[in-house]
Amino acid sequence: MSESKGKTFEGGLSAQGLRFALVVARFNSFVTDRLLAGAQDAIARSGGDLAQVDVVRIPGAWEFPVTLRALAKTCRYDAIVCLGAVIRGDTPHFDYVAGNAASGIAAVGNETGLPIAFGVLTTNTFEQAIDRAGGKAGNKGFDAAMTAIEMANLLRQLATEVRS
Ligand code: INI
Repeated sequence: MSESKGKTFEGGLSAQGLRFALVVARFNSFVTDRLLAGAQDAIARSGGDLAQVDVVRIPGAWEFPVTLRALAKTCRYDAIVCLGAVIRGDTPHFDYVAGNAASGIAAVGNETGLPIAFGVLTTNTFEQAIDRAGGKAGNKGFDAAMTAIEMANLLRQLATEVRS
């Protein structure tokens, strides 16, 4: 049995007073529009003000990293949510697009310290993507927005409450 004498920090799930950017890829928009609706639903249900939530549309998942870097520089947002769908085709193209998106998104988050939630589907089929965009496997846009809310609250808490 371990007994901790330290504090526990955990981000809350209220979006009140938080500002978000939702970056949405137009490629596979049938899927990404549903991810966007899920993310907006999560923020609204969590007490957020959708007037404080900017939507940034980009051509495809390849464009996430450069867009995120520009948004991070504005210092306007508490967190950003990436919403995209990269679906495997017959060529290796998928690997380049999905790989650059994933590693680039992670790099911007790590470099800037801004919470960036990964709501980018990488699937073998269109059906798998639909299942995860409001179908039988839930809505990963909703889930990513909830993660963004929690992380924005956690980082605020750590910045204000942790004393050495
Ligand atoms: N972009 C996606 O978001 N999803 C995909 O499945 C996809 N495929 O398969 O090609 C895709 N390609 C476009 C890419 O993201 C760029 O927008 C394009 O290469 C221009 O830079």
